[in-house]
Amino acid sequence: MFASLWLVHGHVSLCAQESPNASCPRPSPGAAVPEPVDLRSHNGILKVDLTVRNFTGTDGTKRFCYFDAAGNQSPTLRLSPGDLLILNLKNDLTDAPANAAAANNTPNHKHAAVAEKNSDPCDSATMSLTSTNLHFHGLTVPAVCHQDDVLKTSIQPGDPPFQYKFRIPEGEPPGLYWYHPHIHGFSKAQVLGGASGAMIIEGIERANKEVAGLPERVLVIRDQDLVNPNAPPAKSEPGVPKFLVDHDGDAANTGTGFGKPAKDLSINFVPVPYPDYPPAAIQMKPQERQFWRVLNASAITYLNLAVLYKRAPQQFGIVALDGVPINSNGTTGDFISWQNHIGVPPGGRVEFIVTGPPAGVPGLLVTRTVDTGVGGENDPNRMIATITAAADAPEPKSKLASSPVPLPPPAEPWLGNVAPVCVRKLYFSETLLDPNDPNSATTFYLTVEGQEPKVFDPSSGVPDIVVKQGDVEDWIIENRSTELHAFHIHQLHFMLVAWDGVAINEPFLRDTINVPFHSAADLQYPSVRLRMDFRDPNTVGTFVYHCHLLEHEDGGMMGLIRVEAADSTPASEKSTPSPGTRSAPAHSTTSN
Ligand SMILES: [Cu+2]
Repeated sequence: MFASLWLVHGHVSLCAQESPNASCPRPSPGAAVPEPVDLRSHNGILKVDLTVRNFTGTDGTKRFCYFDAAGNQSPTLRLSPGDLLILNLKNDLTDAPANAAAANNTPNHKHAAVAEKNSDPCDSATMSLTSTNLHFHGLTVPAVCHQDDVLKTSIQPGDPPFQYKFRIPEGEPPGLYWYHPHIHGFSKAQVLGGASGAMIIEGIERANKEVAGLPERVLVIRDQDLVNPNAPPAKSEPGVPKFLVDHDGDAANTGTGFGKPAKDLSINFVPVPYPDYPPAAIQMKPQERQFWRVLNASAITYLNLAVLYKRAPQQFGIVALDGVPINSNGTTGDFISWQNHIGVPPGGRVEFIVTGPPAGVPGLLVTRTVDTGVGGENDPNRMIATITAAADAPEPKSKLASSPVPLPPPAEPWLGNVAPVCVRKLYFSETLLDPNDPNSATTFYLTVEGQEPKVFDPSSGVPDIVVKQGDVEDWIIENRSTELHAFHIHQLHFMLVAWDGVAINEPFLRDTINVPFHSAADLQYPSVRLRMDFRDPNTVGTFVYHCHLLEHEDGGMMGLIRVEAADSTPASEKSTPSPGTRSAPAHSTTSN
């Protein structure tokens, strides 16, 4: 009953004491997977009012949620290249999130948080659990205030609504992007609580006509603290030796595929809690082809997605990764990569064609275990949703255009055909406060080789790397720790060109990539080599690269890069408006 209320609460008035806006309501385990509400641009403009709130459930779960003006949670923002986004963000966070009744008795907490605010949200030094801002993950928009700056932009409770306003670049690839808070030191708490939403740049059927006319489904997989942290594993599971705790205080990798996970998962907010993982429910018409757009909005959990029918892995057709169609290199036609599983790191996206099961055949969406290393979290095998064939299954609300006009060819040569002007090496590393105590506090670093490892300092302002707009560079990212890290850089995409020193042929782009962990037996540190694309004028500015496991990012595993304008004027000395968009003619992306 609760689940059905959640599905329709944007259209009915709720008289219950727990108003949806106060409590960040969530569906019950086992509920049908609801679709996020779509907010679409009209006449080239999408205007959205979002409020971020937090709430502690009676089960102790700490929730953070975005509501639009109609009360919809985490709406999907849909825009086309060239469209203008105007997003007003209101911060209603409190530092004593409690249930609605208790909150009424604790006005002083909110007051205390308000008192901290002192200045311009564009130049705020306040970064606290009740501060917030937005990062538009994957978009090549300028890293300036009111657009995609996360270094200084910080909105406090009590501030008036803060306006984000920018144009989607004309050349932005069509695909799945997302929005989430990026307050240094507090990203994990807010994202783990559910503060995230999908963003779709329309037109993927223009890039690959194999998806034209398909019904599309947006699936946001989030993680959250365990609802039943003290429960023993299900009896059906093989026993695992014992539960250890990793460097971050999460359930450590058992290396078996079983045992207590570090975090619970949810799919479009339907929780799938440990230990029994009651799956959420997806219905499809028998053998219907659909286009699934899956976002791993987890704070720390790796996914390894598979679709099983009668327990047998099925092929699904990957069309895009990290918001970019995999045929964007211009040479592979309507290429689709058919796989029976796909790893998705925190922050990553995968978009694929799936064919529904025949009538009477039970289907499952699962994540297979991910070996995160001896220092990593436990990401065991678990169910996410059942897939049931039903002739009367409701159609997804959205369908891709059936007669699309093909996208124009890209303005720039394919990244894989551009020679890098230089090679840099960076490395992930960790140190223990007490080297003799594996459970002592860990410090996290992301260091440019040759520099001294240091924890990211948001007040420093001194870039670790300076590059020139127009250039293409190769970055080798090494992992000198015993757990996985997910490398992400703002404002641009890159191409994987080598894995552990061996050239590989992956002619497509990503913005987040897994970097394999180090084992004692390795002769060299594991690494990825990435071709980094600084050609777009929108990359001019100062922004960050970091591990997308948010407890690592919050702990300092982040670095600062300055992209200087091609005319050699240091970007820091240039004033807004922004340097324009990816393709000529440039739109002016005004800030206010
Ligand atoms: Cu990490």
